[in-house]
Amino acid sequence: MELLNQISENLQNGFDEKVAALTKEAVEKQIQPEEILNNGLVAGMNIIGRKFKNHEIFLPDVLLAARAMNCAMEVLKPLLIKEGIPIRGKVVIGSVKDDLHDIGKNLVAILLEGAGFEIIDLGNDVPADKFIRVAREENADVIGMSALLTTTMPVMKKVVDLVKDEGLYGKIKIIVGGAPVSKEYALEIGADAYSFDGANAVETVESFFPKRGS
Ligand code: B1M
Repeated sequence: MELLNQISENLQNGFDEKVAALTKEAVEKQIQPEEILNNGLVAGMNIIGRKFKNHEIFLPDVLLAARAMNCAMEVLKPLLIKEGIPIRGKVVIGSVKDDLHDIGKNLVAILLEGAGFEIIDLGNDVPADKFIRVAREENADVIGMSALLTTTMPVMKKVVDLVKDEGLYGKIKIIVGGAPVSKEYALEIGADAYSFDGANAVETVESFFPKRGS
Protein backbone atom coordinates (compact mmCIF):
# COMPACT_ATOMS: atom_id res chain seq x y z
CA MET A 1 0.00 0.00 0.00
CA GLU A 2 1.29 3.42 -1.01
CA LEU A 3 0.98 5.05 2.43
CA LEU A 4 2.84 2.19 4.12
CA ASN A 5 5.60 2.41 1.51
CA GLN A 6 5.88 6.13 2.22
CA ILE A 7 6.21 5.38 5.94
CA SER A 8 8.94 2.84 5.21
CA GLU A 9 10.81 5.19 2.86
CA ASN A 10 10.63 8.21 5.17
CA LEU A 11 11.79 6.04 8.06
CA GLN A 12 14.77 4.91 5.98
CA ASN A 13 15.57 8.57 5.35
CA GLY A 14 15.30 9.33 9.07
CA PHE A 15 12.53 11.92 8.65
CA ASP A 16 11.04 11.44 12.11
CA GLU A 17 8.33 14.14 12.01
CA LYS A 18 7.19 13.00 8.57
CA VAL A 19 7.06 9.36 9.69
CA ALA A 20 4.97 10.33 12.75
CA ALA A 21 2.62 12.41 10.58
CA LEU A 22 2.21 9.60 8.01
CA THR A 23 1.60 7.11 10.83
CA LYS A 24 -1.17 9.38 12.17
CA GLU A 25 -2.61 9.62 8.66
CA ALA A 26 -2.59 5.82 8.33
CA VAL A 27 -4.41 5.51 11.65
CA GLU A 28 -6.99 8.05 10.50
CA LYS A 29 -7.47 6.01 7.33
CA GLN A 30 -8.38 3.04 9.55
CA ILE A 31 -5.30 0.99 8.66
CA GLN A 32 -4.78 -1.50 11.50
CA PRO A 33 -1.91 -0.54 13.86
CA GLU A 34 -0.36 -4.02 13.43
CA GLU A 35 -0.30 -3.51 9.67
CA ILE A 36 1.29 -0.07 9.98
CA LEU A 37 3.85 -1.56 12.33
CA ASN A 38 4.76 -4.63 10.29
CA ASN A 39 4.36 -3.41 6.70
CA GLY A 40 5.50 0.20 7.22
CA LEU A 41 7.83 0.64 10.18
CA VAL A 42 9.41 -2.78 10.69
CA ALA A 43 9.66 -3.23 6.90
CA GLY A 44 11.64 0.03 6.77
CA MET A 45 13.92 -1.02 9.64
CA ASN A 46 14.61 -4.34 7.91
CA ILE A 47 15.76 -2.48 4.78
CA ILE A 48 17.95 -0.26 6.98
CA GLY A 49 19.47 -3.43 8.49
CA ARG A 50 20.27 -4.86 5.06
CA LYS A 51 21.76 -1.58 3.76
CA PHE A 52 23.88 -1.18 6.91
CA LYS A 53 25.19 -4.74 6.53
CA ASN A 54 26.10 -4.03 2.89
CA HIS A 55 27.86 -0.75 3.89
CA GLU A 56 25.42 1.25 1.76
CA ILE A 57 24.61 3.42 4.80
CA PHE A 58 26.40 4.21 8.05
CA LEU A 59 25.69 4.26 11.76
CA PRO A 60 24.27 7.83 11.92
CA ASP A 61 21.70 6.83 9.25
CA VAL A 62 20.69 3.86 11.38
CA LEU A 63 20.36 6.10 14.45
CA LEU A 64 18.10 8.53 12.56
CA ALA A 65 15.92 5.67 11.32
CA ALA A 66 15.70 4.31 14.89
CA ARG A 67 14.61 7.76 16.11
CA ALA A 68 11.90 7.92 13.44
CA MET A 69 10.73 4.44 14.43
CA ASN A 70 10.45 5.55 18.08
CA CYS A 71 8.44 8.67 17.11
CA ALA A 72 5.95 6.53 15.19
CA MET A 73 5.73 4.05 18.04
CA GLU A 74 4.56 6.90 20.29
CA VAL A 75 1.63 7.35 17.91
CA LEU A 76 0.80 3.63 17.78
CA LYS A 77 1.38 2.71 21.43
CA PRO A 78 -1.99 3.91 22.81
CA LEU A 79 -3.77 1.99 20.05
CA LEU A 80 -1.92 -1.23 20.79
CA ILE A 81 -2.60 -1.04 24.53
CA LYS A 82 -6.29 -1.24 25.23
CA GLU A 83 -7.64 -0.05 28.56
CA GLY A 84 -9.41 -2.25 31.05
CA ILE A 85 -7.90 -5.64 30.17
CA PRO A 86 -7.48 -7.74 33.34
CA ILE A 87 -3.84 -8.37 34.29
CA ARG A 88 -2.82 -11.88 33.25
CA GLY A 89 0.73 -12.02 34.63
CA LYS A 90 3.88 -10.02 35.26
CA VAL A 91 6.81 -9.86 32.83
CA VAL A 92 10.24 -8.41 33.54
CA ILE A 93 11.81 -7.51 30.20
CA GLY A 94 15.05 -5.96 28.99
CA SER A 95 17.84 -5.96 26.45
CA VAL A 96 20.83 -7.80 27.88
CA LYS A 97 24.09 -6.30 29.17
CA ASP A 98 26.13 -4.38 26.58
CA ASP A 99 23.24 -4.41 24.12
CA LEU A 100 21.83 -0.98 23.31
CA HIS A 101 19.29 -2.21 20.75
CA ASP A 102 15.85 -1.73 22.23
CA ILE A 103 13.40 -1.16 19.37
CA GLY A 104 12.39 -4.84 19.13
CA LYS A 105 12.28 -5.19 22.90
CA ASN A 106 10.07 -2.08 23.20
CA LEU A 107 7.76 -3.44 20.57
CA VAL A 108 7.45 -6.81 22.30
CA ALA A 109 6.82 -5.00 25.62
CA ILE A 110 4.04 -2.88 24.10
CA LEU A 111 2.34 -5.88 22.49
CA LEU A 112 2.54 -7.88 25.73
CA GLU A 113 1.10 -4.95 27.66
CA GLY A 114 -1.62 -4.70 25.04
CA ALA A 115 -2.43 -8.37 25.61
CA GLY A 116 -2.94 -7.75 29.34
CA PHE A 117 0.46 -8.46 30.90
CA GLU A 118 2.00 -6.13 33.46
CA ILE A 119 5.39 -5.09 32.13
CA ILE A 120 8.44 -4.09 34.12
CA ASP A 121 10.79 -2.75 31.48
CA LEU A 122 14.40 -2.64 32.65
CA GLY A 123 15.53 -0.89 29.46
CA ASN A 124 18.72 -1.85 27.68
CA ASP A 125 22.22 -2.87 28.82
CA VAL A 126 20.70 -4.83 31.71
CA PRO A 127 23.17 -6.82 33.86
CA ALA A 128 22.30 -10.50 34.32
CA ASP A 129 21.74 -10.27 38.09
CA LYS A 130 19.31 -7.35 37.70
CA PHE A 131 16.82 -9.52 35.78
CA ILE A 132 16.71 -11.99 38.66
CA ARG A 133 16.74 -9.39 41.45
CA VAL A 134 13.81 -7.46 39.99
CA ALA A 135 11.89 -10.62 39.03
CA ARG A 136 12.22 -11.80 42.64
CA GLU A 137 11.30 -8.41 44.17
CA GLU A 138 8.30 -8.03 41.88
CA ASN A 139 7.22 -11.65 42.10
CA ALA A 140 7.26 -11.80 38.30
CA ASP A 141 6.04 -14.79 36.31
CA VAL A 142 8.24 -14.29 33.26
CA ILE A 143 11.69 -12.94 32.39
CA GLY A 144 12.00 -11.73 28.79
CA MET A 145 15.39 -11.01 27.27
CA SER A 146 16.30 -9.44 23.97
CA ALA A 147 19.73 -9.53 22.26
CA LEU A 148 20.60 -8.16 18.83
CA LEU A 149 24.32 -8.86 18.87
CA THR A 150 26.00 -12.24 18.67
CA THR A 151 28.44 -10.92 21.29
CA THR A 152 25.71 -10.19 23.86
CA MET A 153 23.70 -13.41 23.44
CA PRO A 154 25.79 -15.29 26.05
CA VAL A 155 24.34 -12.99 28.75
CA MET A 156 21.07 -14.86 28.23
CA LYS A 157 22.72 -18.09 29.38
CA LYS A 158 24.12 -16.25 32.41
CA VAL A 159 20.59 -15.23 33.40
CA VAL A 160 19.25 -18.77 32.93
CA ASP A 161 22.12 -20.13 35.06
CA LEU A 162 21.43 -17.54 37.79
CA VAL A 163 17.74 -18.43 37.76
CA LYS A 164 18.79 -22.07 38.30
CA ASP A 165 21.23 -21.11 41.08
CA GLU A 166 18.49 -19.18 42.86
CA GLY A 167 16.15 -22.18 42.74
CA LEU A 168 13.68 -20.31 40.53
CA TYR A 169 14.03 -22.51 37.44
CA GLY A 170 10.59 -23.68 36.35
CA LYS A 171 8.93 -21.15 38.64
CA ILE A 172 9.83 -18.16 36.50
CA LYS A 173 9.47 -18.78 32.76
CA ILE A 174 12.19 -17.41 30.49
CA ILE A 175 11.58 -16.20 26.94
CA VAL A 176 14.34 -14.98 24.63
CA GLY A 177 14.34 -13.21 21.29
CA GLY A 178 16.24 -10.94 18.92
CA ALA A 179 17.61 -11.26 15.40
CA PRO A 180 20.62 -13.56 16.11
CA VAL A 181 18.73 -15.72 18.65
CA SER A 182 17.14 -19.00 17.57
CA LYS A 183 14.95 -21.76 18.92
CA GLU A 184 18.00 -24.02 19.03
CA TYR A 185 19.94 -21.47 21.07
CA ALA A 186 17.05 -21.07 23.50
CA LEU A 187 16.95 -24.84 23.95
CA GLU A 188 20.72 -25.03 24.35
CA ILE A 189 20.83 -22.47 27.17
CA GLY A 190 17.73 -23.83 28.92
CA ALA A 191 15.31 -20.96 28.24
CA ASP A 192 11.64 -21.96 28.20
CA ALA A 193 10.90 -20.37 24.85
CA TYR A 194 12.13 -18.42 21.85
CA SER A 195 10.03 -15.97 19.85
CA PHE A 196 10.79 -14.56 16.44
CA ASP A 197 8.54 -11.50 16.64
CA GLY A 198 6.18 -9.53 18.84
CA ALA A 199 2.97 -11.32 17.94
CA ASN A 200 4.66 -14.68 18.46
CA ALA A 201 6.04 -13.45 21.82
CA VAL A 202 2.48 -12.66 22.93
CA GLU A 203 1.26 -16.14 21.89
CA THR A 204 4.21 -17.74 23.63
CA VAL A 205 3.80 -15.83 26.91
CA GLU A 206 0.06 -16.53 26.81
CA SER A 207 0.87 -20.24 26.51
CA PHE A 208 2.67 -20.03 29.88
CA PHE A 209 -0.64 -19.16 31.57
CA PRO A 210 -3.91 -21.06 31.92
CA LYS A 211 -6.49 -20.02 29.37
CA ARG A 212 -8.86 -17.17 30.25
CA GLY A 213 -12.00 -18.46 31.91
CA SER A 214 -10.57 -21.92 32.59
CO1 B1M B 1 22.93 -2.24 15.38
N1 B1M B 1 23.48 -3.98 14.69
N2 B1M B 1 24.71 -1.95 16.11
N3 B1M B 1 22.26 -0.47 15.88
N4 B1M B 1 21.44 -2.58 14.34
C1 B1M B 1 22.47 -4.81 14.08
C2 B1M B 1 21.77 -5.74 15.12
C3 B1M B 1 23.24 -5.63 12.98
C4 B1M B 1 22.64 -7.01 12.61
C5 B1M B 1 23.41 -4.72 11.74
C6 B1M B 1 24.17 -5.39 10.62
O1 B1M B 1 25.37 -5.46 10.64
N5 B1M B 1 23.46 -5.89 9.65
C7 B1M B 1 24.65 -5.74 13.67
C8 B1M B 1 24.85 -6.97 14.55
C9 B1M B 1 25.81 -7.99 13.97
C10 B1M B 1 25.91 -9.19 14.83
O2 B1M B 1 26.09 -9.16 16.01
N6 B1M B 1 25.79 -10.31 14.18
C11 B1M B 1 24.68 -4.44 14.47
C12 B1M B 1 25.86 -3.82 14.94
C13 B1M B 1 27.16 -4.46 14.51
C14 B1M B 1 25.85 -2.68 15.77
C15 B1M B 1 27.05 -1.95 16.40
C16 B1M B 1 28.16 -2.85 16.96
C17 B1M B 1 27.57 -0.99 15.30
C18 B1M B 1 28.81 -0.22 15.66
O3 B1M B 1 28.86 0.44 16.66
N7 B1M B 1 29.77 -0.36 14.81
C19 B1M B 1 26.37 -1.10 17.52
C20 B1M B 1 26.28 -1.87 18.84
C21 B1M B 1 25.69 -1.06 19.95
C22 B1M B 1 25.42 -1.92 21.17
O4 B1M B 1 24.34 -2.46 21.30
N8 B1M B 1 26.38 -2.04 22.06
C23 B1M B 1 25.00 -0.91 16.93
C24 B1M B 1 24.20 0.19 17.17
C25 B1M B 1 22.94 0.40 16.64
C26 B1M B 1 22.13 1.69 16.84
C27 B1M B 1 22.31 2.31 18.22
C28 B1M B 1 22.58 2.67 15.77
C29 B1M B 1 20.68 1.20 16.48
C30 B1M B 1 19.84 0.76 17.70
C31 B1M B 1 18.90 1.83 18.18
C32 B1M B 1 17.96 1.28 19.21
O5 B1M B 1 17.61 0.10 19.26
N9 B1M B 1 17.52 2.19 20.05
C33 B1M B 1 20.97 -0.06 15.65
C34 B1M B 1 20.02 -0.68 14.80
C35 B1M B 1 18.69 0.04 14.64
C36 B1M B 1 20.27 -1.91 14.13
C37 B1M B 1 19.42 -2.63 13.07
C38 B1M B 1 19.67 -1.90 11.75
C39 B1M B 1 17.93 -2.72 13.28
C40 B1M B 1 17.51 -3.34 14.60
C41 B1M B 1 16.05 -3.09 14.81
O6 B1M B 1 15.67 -2.20 15.57
N10 B1M B 1 15.19 -3.82 14.05
C42 B1M B 1 20.06 -4.08 13.10
C43 B1M B 1 19.92 -4.83 11.79
C44 B1M B 1 18.98 -6.02 11.89
O7 B1M B 1 18.51 -6.41 12.93
N11 B1M B 1 18.76 -6.62 10.76
C45 B1M B 1 21.37 -3.84 13.70
C46 B1M B 1 13.74 -3.64 14.10
C47 B1M B 1 13.15 -4.43 15.27
C48 B1M B 1 11.65 -4.30 15.26
O8 B1M B 1 13.49 -5.80 15.06
O9 B1M B 1 15.10 -5.81 17.03
O10 B1M B 1 14.96 -7.80 15.45
P1 B1M B 1 14.29 -6.66 16.14
O11 B1M B 1 13.12 -7.27 17.05
C49 B1M B 1 12.14 -8.16 16.56
C50 B1M B 1 12.52 -9.64 16.72
O12 B1M B 1 13.92 -9.88 16.74
C51 B1M B 1 11.83 -10.04 17.98
O13 B1M B 1 10.64 -9.27 17.95
C52 B1M B 1 10.92 -7.97 17.43
C53 B1M B 1 9.68 -7.46 16.74
O14 B1M B 1 9.39 -8.18 15.58
N12 B1M B 1 12.44 -9.82 19.29
C54 B1M B 1 11.97 -10.49 20.37
C55 B1M B 1 13.36 -8.96 19.70
N13 B1M B 1 13.55 -9.04 21.02
C56 B1M B 1 12.70 -9.98 21.46
C57 B1M B 1 12.46 -10.45 22.75
C58 B1M B 1 11.50 -11.45 22.91
C59 B1M B 1 10.81 -11.96 21.81
C60 B1M B 1 11.02 -11.48 20.53
O15 B1M B 1 11.18 -11.97 24.09
C61 B1M B 1 11.61 -11.33 25.26
